[in-house]
Amino acid sequence: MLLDADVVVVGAGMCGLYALKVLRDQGLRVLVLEKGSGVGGTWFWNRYPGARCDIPSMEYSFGFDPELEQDWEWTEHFASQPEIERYLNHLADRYDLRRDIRLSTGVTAMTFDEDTDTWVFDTETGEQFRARFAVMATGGLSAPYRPAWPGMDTFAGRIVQTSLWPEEPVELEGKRIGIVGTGSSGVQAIPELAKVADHLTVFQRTAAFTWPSQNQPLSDDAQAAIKARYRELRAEQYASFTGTAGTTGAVIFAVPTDDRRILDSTHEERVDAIEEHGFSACRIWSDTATDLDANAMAVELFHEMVRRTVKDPEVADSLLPRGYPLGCKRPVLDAGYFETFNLDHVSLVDLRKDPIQEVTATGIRTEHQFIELDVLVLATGFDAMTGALTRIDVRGRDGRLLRDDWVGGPRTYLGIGIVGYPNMFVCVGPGSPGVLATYPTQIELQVGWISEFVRYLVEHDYTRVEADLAAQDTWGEHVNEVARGTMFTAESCNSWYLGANIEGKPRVFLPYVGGLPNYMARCNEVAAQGYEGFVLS
Ligand code: N01
Repeated sequence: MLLDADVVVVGAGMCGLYALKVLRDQGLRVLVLEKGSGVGGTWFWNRYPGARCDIPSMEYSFGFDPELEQDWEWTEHFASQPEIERYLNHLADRYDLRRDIRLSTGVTAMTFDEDTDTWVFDTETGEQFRARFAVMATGGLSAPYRPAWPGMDTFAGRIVQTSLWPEEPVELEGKRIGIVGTGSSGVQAIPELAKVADHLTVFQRTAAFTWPSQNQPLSDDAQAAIKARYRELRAEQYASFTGTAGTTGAVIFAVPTDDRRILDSTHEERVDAIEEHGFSACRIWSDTATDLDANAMAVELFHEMVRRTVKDPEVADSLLPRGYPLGCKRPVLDAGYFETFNLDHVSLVDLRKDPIQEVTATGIRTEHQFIELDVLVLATGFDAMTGALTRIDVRGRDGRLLRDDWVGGPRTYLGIGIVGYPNMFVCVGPGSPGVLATYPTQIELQVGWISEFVRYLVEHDYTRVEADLAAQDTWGEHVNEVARGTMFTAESCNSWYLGANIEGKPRVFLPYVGGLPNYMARCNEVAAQGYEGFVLS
């Protein structure tokens, strides 16, 4: 039987690029199939104005090659999308990865051939590929969600989605722009769109907790100081809960170190906290992550900062995040977000009070008004962590379909293996830290683990590996157990971590919240026990 590769990696984002490098270094034949016309994954698709990472760039980068670390120059504390896309392209060139990457070759279906223990990949180009192993580097936030309001097809202007932003420039200068969505993408795009729009209308359903990023150019001295201790820094990252060592000046990363409880605080202490920490005053207390009353008090401090920043009291009131606890959703970092609402040509439509009814040829009609638009920007998020996998027809053993198997929520062993889907490894999947830990750091560890597993299988002549049902169930229970009692799973929390943004998606907490070191310790234990919980044949 002719194989096109030993391993097919689906996706050429950070995970796919690294998987290609390490698996090829092991002497395996690797083929990467990528939907986009360029490499970079998230950093290829999300090229909207203002797109920027919110992890310090010196940390949001790979540590496997000390020479690469020393050679690459970052220009800002938090790198912009173009800079990260350049970095990932540099990796593709530096390690000669492109010769094994097929661009514009999205995988539409995958079928496990039980007679030969191989996977067959169908692609949108009509080509078919066969390999022994599949590595799903499909990303955690890569399946865009697009709402469907009545009349959307009739809009005569341009509709652009932040997560599918075109490579050619979008005409925005002097336009009447509307943007729907105030998560990380919307909050980043809004101040930038305001700089060029004739008028910007922000359609907001849920107000965001967002903090000033305090981004700034990275001085040569600061960069040299970090480069001088890069090994130490990486060790700190690998040992950190979120894969982040905190090389930034942003107060948001200052985790409370003492036992400062907001429930025991005086009014004066809370006022002092606002004076000293501004928007981050709500983040310095030790009891807000576990106590809803403490959390509500902290939210008050955030509200106070919004009221102080936004001049129009009615607009400020609409911008106050309400109805869900602080820390239940992914924190957002911004650059002048709230201040943008003080500009005369920026207006806010509070969709809770004035919902969208329809899109027409010339704009958006809400219950109480009609807003004329030339451009409509959708910053409406993703079918997170599972969408990229369930949108592919993944057919495993006995003809089962992954989309059907996961109808009640995803089930994985260590986020990597799935019962019924032999020889398939998921990268940063549901049940792994995934979106909760810095990607390059986590990818090095997790893909490193997967590649060692593949080495073991090849060396021992195993042709089939599959997660065991009991092991998968036990892991699933553990993932749920550690999330229980945290703000992530509070009853009032409706986040994409829980799939709550997608109609019909079961409410299941998707990532593993036990921290990267605990996760890797368990993975390494499994490996040390001869890959306990996997059935090898
Ligand atoms: O998506 P989101 P995102 N009508 O789901 C609204 C990462 N990221 O792309 O909350 C009206 O957070 C929705 O409203 P609601 C990061 O992990 C990182 O912004 O559902 N509104 C919400 O306001 C982040 O968490 C970076 O009520 C609708 C928004 O759209 C993740 O990606 C930058 C609607 C979606 O927010 C996702 O962020 C960007 C509807 N029908 C992204 N449907 C950085 O590193 C949805 N919304 C900085």
